[in-house]
Amino acid sequence: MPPTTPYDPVDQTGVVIEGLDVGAVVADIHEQGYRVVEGFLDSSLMQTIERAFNTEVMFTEMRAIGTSTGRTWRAHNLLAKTRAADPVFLDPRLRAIVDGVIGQYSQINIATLFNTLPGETRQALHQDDGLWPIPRPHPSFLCNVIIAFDEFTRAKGATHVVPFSHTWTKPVDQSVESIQVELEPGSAIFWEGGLWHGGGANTTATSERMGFFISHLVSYLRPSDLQLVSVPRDVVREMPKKLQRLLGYYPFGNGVDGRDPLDTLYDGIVVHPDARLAEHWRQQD
Ligand SMILES: O=C(O)CCC(=O)C(=O)O
Ligand SMILES: [Fe+2]
Repeated sequence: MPPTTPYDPVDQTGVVIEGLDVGAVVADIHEQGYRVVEGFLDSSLMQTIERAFNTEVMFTEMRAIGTSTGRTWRAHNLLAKTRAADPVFLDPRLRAIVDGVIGQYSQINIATLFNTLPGETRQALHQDDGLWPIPRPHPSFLCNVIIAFDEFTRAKGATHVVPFSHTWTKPVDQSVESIQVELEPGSAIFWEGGLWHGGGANTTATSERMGFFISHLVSYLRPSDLQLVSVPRDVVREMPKKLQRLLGYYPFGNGVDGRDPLDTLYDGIVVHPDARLAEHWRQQD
């Protein structure tokens, strides 16, 4: 057995949080590459978040970026735009699942609303961790989730997944067999970054398929959506410490002039060199 490092996935065997057997969820994600958690968001939090998405984010921000069809609308960079979803990022069940899949030092890679509109075609099967040119097989470094805000039916384009494909080292043929994972509003599908998957076609005439997508990446890789740049520092300053860490304010290497990057939010970047020198990175939460 190789020695363990602080970056290894956390063993969540037997861990139950708020009635959810996190150990079993994590084991399924490691084994089959994905796992549905039913009733992940309760309806009152979902309503609060939906209201905020509709007022603060969606009407001004939803647009077709990142797709060629123009029939999937997305609102990116949610952490800069609303505080309503903060409880989701800090949810102890979500945190424990991510810790179990990619380790306790993770950062938010992407936080986006996906609205798949009628007429959208099927997305190509892909691996979300393909953005990082790391040879396979490799340890899990990306853990993603979509929380359904509308019903995810096959007709509306429920996500296609190829079970167990997260450990495959060769690209799949696009005609490989996949299953569509249907979700009730409030339910979530978690997957490991190597899983071959893709959004389905929305063949309905009028039904939208709104999902809340959160991607987590190990803290030592460069995220797809640069949270450190994307969320203004005065917004970050008001956040709970754990969320600040999750935006990438992690101690690493030389930190910022020997200091914890978090302290620079309050002290400024260039200060007297003795200011709040980080004692030891490992003691950081
Ligand atoms: O919308 C979906 O179901 C999946 C979308 C997706 O996988 C992506 O955009 O990377
Ligand atoms: Fe994807």
